[in-house]
Order: sequence, then structure tokens, then C-alpha cells
Amino acid sequence: MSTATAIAHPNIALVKYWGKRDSALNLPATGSLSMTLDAFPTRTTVTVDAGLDRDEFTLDGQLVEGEAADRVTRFLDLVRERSGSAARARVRSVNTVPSSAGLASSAAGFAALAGASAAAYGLELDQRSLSRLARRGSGSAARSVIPGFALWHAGATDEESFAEPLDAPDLAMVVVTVDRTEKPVPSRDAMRRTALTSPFYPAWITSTEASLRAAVDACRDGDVERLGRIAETNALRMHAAIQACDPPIRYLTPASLRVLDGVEGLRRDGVDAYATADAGPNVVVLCRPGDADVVRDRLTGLGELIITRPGPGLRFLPLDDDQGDARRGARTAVGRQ
Ligand code: 2P0
Repeated sequence: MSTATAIAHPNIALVKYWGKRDSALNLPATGSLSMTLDAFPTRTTVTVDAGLDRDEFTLDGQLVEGEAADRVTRFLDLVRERSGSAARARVRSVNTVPSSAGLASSAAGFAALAGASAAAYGLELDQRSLSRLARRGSGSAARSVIPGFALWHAGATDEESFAEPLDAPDLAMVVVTVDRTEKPVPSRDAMRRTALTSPFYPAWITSTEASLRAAVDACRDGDVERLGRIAETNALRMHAAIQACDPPIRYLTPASLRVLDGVEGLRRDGVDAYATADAGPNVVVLCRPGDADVVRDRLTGLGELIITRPGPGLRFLPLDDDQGDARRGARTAVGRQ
């Protein structure tokens, strides 16, 4: 038996990933840019156990069955194929992201699973290979491997599609959780429906390619205002494309719009604050770190508010932090950054 534990955090995209060019390899239609948060970590321990006849997955102490468990097994199959091991594994995940509320729980989850499973099965992977592997579980997980700001290159092949660090101006993100209930349509399904039925999808793709180039330039110039405007526009364009599906999907709720109004009000008062929202009703507000308290105070009452900052990438816990010393021999330095 060998075991490994990894921790990853969610990321919030400033230029979004919404649409695939290849769903088998999980290659995105466009590149994207994100900030990995210093909040809501997911910790995952993978224990390879030849005595198991199938993988076992627990999330927050509850045994998971059905599609979510099958998705973990399909991911572990990729790792097994590379490692040459057929042994099954026990996966224990502890997730502090509000699951399925549009706060990228799958990004932190699959980044942590990629790290822990690669290490437990003895694969020696560098940061880029871990990003590629995490991408296979969930596209946005490719970015959670990276600390701080990440640029995910769309790529045309498995080798070319990975995230890497990007220098960016110092930012805070104020996460405004307006609703913790499960979203009506999972992002994977909504993404597919957008590509198949939204007449705005082609415009989404071309405008996102342009926004990504402009956002990379704004990062290079350290221009928070330009980056924020690009991020808010890109998010609202994504929601416009999603709302134009047949049948339509609408993630933003009146509570989300109240936050967007609050952000406009902040800007009217001279605070550089910009909103973004993923596939859910919760809103994340970008601002300079020095303005984060003002933003939080102004939005008080509109949701649960947490100030976040750029966080660490995928990291590994020493074995004895989680598992005692019985398997210390299996400890590995795989993928340390
Ligand atoms: C993003 N989201 O860039 C966008 C914005 C949600 C809205 O990436 O099918 O869970 O597993 O690759 O990564 C959510 O999509 O989708 C997502 P899959 P994923 O953060």
C-alpha cells in the first residue's frame, strides 16, 4: 500500500473557460486566465490498496456513489494506465468549497486528486504534467495546480494544453456567496448546451480570444482597472451566451444582480471594483488589496462575504500529517513546487 495527501484551492477565472474543442481530452475551445485563491482548500488522500476490488471515494466522510464516484474512477484509470498498476484506491477528500454553488469545487477537487493519486501511484510529474493531468479530471483544475495567477493555454493537443504561472498586479477577490444550494445545471452540461444551441457561442469564442490577449497585456502592465473591466465584460458575455441556450439556462439570480449593482455603485464612488461570476449565482469582486475592506463593507448584507488573496498551488502534505508512520516508505517528493 502507498499513500499520499495533496491540497489544492479553487481558482476564479478573470477570462473564462466555457466550451471544449475536445471533450475526450478535455481541451478547451479557448485559453483562460485565473487567480488561485488562498481560501476553501480541498485536501485529498489517496491510498493504493491491492486488496480492494473497486475504488472507494468518500467526500467529507460520506461514501460517494454514482456518477461522481465513476468520474473519480475514470480519472484514477488514467493514473493507473500511466503507472502500470491495476490496484484500486481509497480516496478521502475533505472539501471546504460550497459544493456545486459555482465556486469551482471541481477545480480544487481534481487538482488535489491529481496530485495525491500521481504521488500514491509513484508517478514523478512536474508542475506542467500535473496541470495536464488535473485538466483531464476537470478543465479548470489545470489552473488550480498553479499558485497565484495562472494562464491556461488552450493548446491543440494533450501536451499543449496546460496552465502556467503569470505575473499579474496584486489583487484581492471578495467572494460574495448569495446561495449555497446546488446549481440547476452542472457546468459540464451547460457548456455542451451552449456550444450546441447558443447562437452567441461563436461570438463568445472570438471575443474571449481577444479578451485573453488584452488581459495578458493588462497583467504585464500591472493595470488593475483594465484587467477588471476585461474580467467583468468577459463574465457577463459568458452569462449572455449561456442564457441564450435552448432551453435557456440562467445562473444569475436577483441576489447576484444586487451585488452587480453594488459593484457599479462602488465604481461610481471611485473604487476600482469589478464583478465576475462562474456557473452559479455567487459573485466575486476583484479589487486592489487596499480596497478590499471598503468593498466588503459596502456589500455587507448582500451575501456571505470573504476576502481572498492569491493562494498557493497544488501542494503535498508530509505523510505523517495524515496517515501515521506505517507507510512512510511510500512518501514521495513528486511534484513539489
Ligand atoms: C472557469 N467554469 O473558467 C469557468 C467559468 C465555470 C464558469 O471552468 O467539464 O468544471 O470539468 O472541464 O472545469 C467550470 O467548468 O468543466 C468552469 P469540465 P469545469 O472557471
